[in-house]
Amino acid sequence: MRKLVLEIIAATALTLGSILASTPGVLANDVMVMDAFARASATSMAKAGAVYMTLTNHGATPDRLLAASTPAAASAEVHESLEKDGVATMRPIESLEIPAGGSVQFKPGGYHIMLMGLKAPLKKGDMIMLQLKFEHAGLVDVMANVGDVAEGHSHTEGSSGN
Ligand SMILES: [Cu+2]
Repeated sequence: MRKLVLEIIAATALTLGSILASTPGVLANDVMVMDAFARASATSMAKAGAVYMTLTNHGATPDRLLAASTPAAASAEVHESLEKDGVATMRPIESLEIPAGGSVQFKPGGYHIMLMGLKAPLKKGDMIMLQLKFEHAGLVDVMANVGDVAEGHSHTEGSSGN
């Protein structure tokens, strides 16, 4: 028994060793994603949704969020919500800088990951998988909890079917 345990430990150490050895100079996990959540769809006809989170860059160089994708929707884009003359609008963002040592918060009325062509309405309590692509950190997998339905006007533009 004891020998088996030792063998397992040795095998684990070997695996960890090879993972560490293959890590390039810049750690891929410089960018941390926290508190990812989505709004539940208001109706069963909803085709759009939004994911919010906080991105923190622990690295010494700025990074950029370039793209997002999810199996839950046909496409996902980085969007910014703006209020212009009292009207809520939003626009896609080519790339979003996460400053070195800084963080960017995605929240209702601000940055969000826009999900378009939802394969199924988002239900409270569900988890959706999201993959973010960063210039330096590469691909980062995110799990977002689906929370309550959005209230009021926070995210209605471009999804009048909601
Ligand atoms: Cu949007």
